[in-house]
Amino acid sequence: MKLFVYHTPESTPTGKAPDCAIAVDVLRATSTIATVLASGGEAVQAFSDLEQLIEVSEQWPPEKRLRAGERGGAKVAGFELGNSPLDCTPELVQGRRLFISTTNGTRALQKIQDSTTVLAAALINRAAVVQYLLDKQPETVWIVGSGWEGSFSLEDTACAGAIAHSVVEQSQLSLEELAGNDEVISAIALYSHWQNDLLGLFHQASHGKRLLRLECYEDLKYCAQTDILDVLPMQQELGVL
Ligand code: 3SL
Repeated sequence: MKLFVYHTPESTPTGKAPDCAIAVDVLRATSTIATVLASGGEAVQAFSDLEQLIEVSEQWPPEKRLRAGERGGAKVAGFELGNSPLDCTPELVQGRRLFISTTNGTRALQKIQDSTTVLAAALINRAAVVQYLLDKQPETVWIVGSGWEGSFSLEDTACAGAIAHSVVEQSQLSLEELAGNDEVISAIALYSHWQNDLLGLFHQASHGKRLLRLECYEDLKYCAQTDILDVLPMQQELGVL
């Protein structure tokens, strides 16, 4: 297995897709996706375009769907949900499909959607993703951070590092054998430095600060937890996890 970390969708190579690609948007899209599926949601369908989301979701019975939309951290008007994982309770999401569009996370998913296997990872479901990699041993794995509008984000790279760190610890592979690019090593270093205070890292991160201004402290606290959900969001058909 060779791991590659890309900080943003924009820095991810185009062309030949890998065996396995993992989208990461810790704050908050992939944390929300993992939470919806762990709470009994039927599936999550991701869109980068809001118009397209509305058009496709209208073909579903209203009692079987939920629409979640976020732009700039705030909920999109007219949608039932924004992008807070804490809103995705079993009572609300059980048996329903979540149609979601967010600023960066759904774009990261779209960027890797042609890979043989597409996963969504956050800190809260890191162990499930690592277990999948250890069991299946895909030859090439890309971990793609969502960043913020094309720029690096601390929390996504820390999560990429959390995944890579755990794979190194649990596999027979050395870091040298595993790392496909330098970004893997720097992601592990970032995670190792902050692993006991991931909430503290979020407070330093520009998107963490943006969400704090929007009074989303509880979301940050929730998303900073590691390995609390045993759920593996995997693409079943194009754009549907
Ligand atoms: O950019 C995204 O995709 C989001 O997850 C941003 S937010 O956390 O909902 O503000």
